Amino acid sequence: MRAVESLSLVLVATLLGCMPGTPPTIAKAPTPSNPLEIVIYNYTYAPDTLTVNVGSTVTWINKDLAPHTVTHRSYGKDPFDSGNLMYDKLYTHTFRRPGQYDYICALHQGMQATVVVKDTATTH
Ligand SMILES: [Cu+2]
Repeated sequence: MRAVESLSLVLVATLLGCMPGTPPTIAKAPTPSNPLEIVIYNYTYAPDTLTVNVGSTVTWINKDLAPHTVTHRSYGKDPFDSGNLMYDKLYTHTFRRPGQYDYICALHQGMQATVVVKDTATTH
């Protein structure tokens, strides 16, 4: 009886451990602490679309136990890549040109988000 119980406990723990996006040590979803911060949590970027003015420095922070990256591949036009961001690590990037910057996590390519950079220099 005891052995069966502890076996099922191990089984449950194993199943939980395999589920992506449920890190056991973080109780609730963290939220960005300022308008230029993007939190990586539960295999998503929050907010998934951020609009900033040109010249803004955006900060990403990884709140997952899994490593993630912030990777924008534009083949010559302002690419950026954080490399592997471990838990609680920051990455910052300054956007010097207006445009739409789609980025992904190079490790989990289903993770996608966008930074939209507005041109404040031109008046319409
Ligand atoms: Cu990732």
